[in-house]
Amino acid sequence: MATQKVEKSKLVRIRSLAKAPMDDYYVAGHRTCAGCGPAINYRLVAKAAGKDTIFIGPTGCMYVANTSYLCVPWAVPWIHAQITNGGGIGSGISAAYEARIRKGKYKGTFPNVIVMAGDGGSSDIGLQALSGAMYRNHDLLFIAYDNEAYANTGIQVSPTTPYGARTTFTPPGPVVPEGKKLWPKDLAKMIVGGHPSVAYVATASIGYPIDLMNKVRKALNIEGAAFLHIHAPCPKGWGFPADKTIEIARLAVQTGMWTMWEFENREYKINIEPKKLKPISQYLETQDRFNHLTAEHKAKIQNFVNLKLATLGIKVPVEAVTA
Ligand SMILES: Cc1ncc(C[n+]2csc(CCOP(=O)(O)OP(=O)(O)O)c2C)c(N)n1
Ligand code: SF4
Ligand SMILES: [Mg+2]
Repeated sequence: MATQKVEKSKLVRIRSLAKAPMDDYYVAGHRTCAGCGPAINYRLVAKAAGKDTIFIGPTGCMYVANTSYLCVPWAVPWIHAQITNGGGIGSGISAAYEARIRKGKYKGTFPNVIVMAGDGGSSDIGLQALSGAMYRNHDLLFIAYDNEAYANTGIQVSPTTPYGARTTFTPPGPVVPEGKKLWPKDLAKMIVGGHPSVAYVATASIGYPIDLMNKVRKALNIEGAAFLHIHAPCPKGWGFPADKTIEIARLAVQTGMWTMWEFENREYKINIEPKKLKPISQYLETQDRFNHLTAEHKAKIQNFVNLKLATLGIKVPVEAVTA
């Protein structure tokens, strides 16, 4: 645990990046769908973290579609965790390095310990282990890559699936015309609100790769637990063409459907404040999962986004409110 201070030299001792490093530690050899947002996320995170990294992969697309017999895309150590316990395995690996260094049994550098969990493996079925790791303040980075569904088992609804999205468990029909009826959990805010030891929490998007990589580096430089919530569109689950992933990721930020902030020194900092927010309907129209929504449903979503932005101090332009 981070409270048991030991001498350790962390690798990254972070410098911020102006462009992506050339070296890759998440390479070819996986079988994710073309245009997979979570795979793009993995590549960016691995670039930013570098070679002295251990990834923990709870079950999900980023485990199952990445691994086949004798073939994996990681050029660094990687270990599978049960979908429920990414935080537990990460805690154990971090604590083991702490103990071995303290006892003089390990002379190397303290590695970057990164849990790469899906939204299911973090906001829902893996929440307890995530919360435990944050509460005990283990020296690790927990990343929730958010494709807004339990994608690997067939695009089932998760707590971060947006209101109104069609999933295989929320099919729109005469009784429930909007599809998903519940509003999404805000996982990053839950980590901030309930885990006072955690020094760094941020949201990021694969649509803004340099911002994402710098947040990874900042988080790895923290002594203790850090958390990143990364938006990662899923072409298969959301119903859009494979070459539109980055465009859709940016549109999420430009419409306020995804917000970008850091929580550091117990204060929020908004990183990307869209100069002129676009109406959320522009984002919804790009994806089949929303193509059943009525104007009334869209107005409800716009109102939800406006309120969410207002709590971050972002003023929503009149054109977006009335669209
Ligand atoms: C205890 C348990 N319940 C259910 C499953 C089945 N399962 C495997 S992957 C998966 C989806 C994971 O969703 P998420 O964490 O969001 O990752 P994604 O597949 O979207 O990348 C589920 C439900 C399991 N492996 N273990
Ligand atoms: S279903 Fe989505 S998250 Fe899974 S491999 Fe395909 S694009 Fe990636
Ligand atoms: Mg998911």
